[in-house]
Amino acid sequence: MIDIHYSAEVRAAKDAGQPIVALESTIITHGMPYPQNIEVAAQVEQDIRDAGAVPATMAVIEGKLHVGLEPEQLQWLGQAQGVAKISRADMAACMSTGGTGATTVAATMIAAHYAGIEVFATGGIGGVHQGAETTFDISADLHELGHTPVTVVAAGAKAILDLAKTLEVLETLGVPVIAHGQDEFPAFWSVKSPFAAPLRMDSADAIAKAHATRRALGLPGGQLVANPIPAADQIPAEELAPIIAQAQSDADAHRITGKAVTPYLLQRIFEKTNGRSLIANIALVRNNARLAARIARALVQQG
Ligand code: PSU
Ligand code: MN
Repeated sequence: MIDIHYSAEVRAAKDAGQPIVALESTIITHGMPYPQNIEVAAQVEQDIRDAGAVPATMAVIEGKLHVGLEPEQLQWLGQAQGVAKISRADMAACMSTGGTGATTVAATMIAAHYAGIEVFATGGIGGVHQGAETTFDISADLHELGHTPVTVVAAGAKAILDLAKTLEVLETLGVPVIAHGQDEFPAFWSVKSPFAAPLRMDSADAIAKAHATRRALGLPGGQLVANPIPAADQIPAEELAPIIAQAQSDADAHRITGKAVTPYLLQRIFEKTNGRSLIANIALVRNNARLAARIARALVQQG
């Protein structure tokens, strides 16, 4: 038995059967610069409350799995040095050795499922990196979506990835990829990518029903809800393309590999867009949090 530490708010919501939305913490520790990371983390939690659900930010602190962080823990995590980035491969080791780590999409899904939470909001999932045919850099997030029954709301996959290959792998793993309110798969900072999403749904209710139907069928694995960034906040794909290409070639030149790739690329793009990428990132995460709250509410209402 794992000794889970619930925040007071999540514990009360569980007892009352209220809708809960899981949130990851790698976006706080490795995805956004301080101090915006802390402001965004608190804001996204509030967005979920305002939409009628309860936020559960996940992290491992000194070996203990936390489902929901108290406000001061969230503040602390956003400034702490040397916090690990934990995915499926390192989660148990981090806990068993008393370590402290922020959860990626994969680790957050594991924690959410363990705690009985079925809906999770993030920015963008990890995926197949450009050049994966030589580096084999494919995020464990994709496999987790194939294994663990949590609906993940993201703004598609980050445009730093190879979106065509990411969609192919998701199909291979049997993951429903559902675009919300449009036909195209969104590209994180941009509303649209050149790729059609395999599925489209236009309401939280429909997405919740699809989730419940998979559960009734006993299917392992989750759904990816691809929710486009609000149009007013997007950075057009053609504007971003040369910046992403430059960031990728910088990463190659500096031989950045493994877990360091995604944080490095996000930081370079932040610098090269003079912070605009972060403003868009914040807008899309908040938009995903609001949709996830509606899906979680629909799931509770449907019973
Ligand atoms: N979404 C964001 N910013 C992030 C991430 C997602 O808007 O920093 C993180 C997530 O935690 C995701 C991770 O799981 O990046 C993917 O890392 P990798 O490519 O190493 O699997
Ligand atoms: Mn990787």
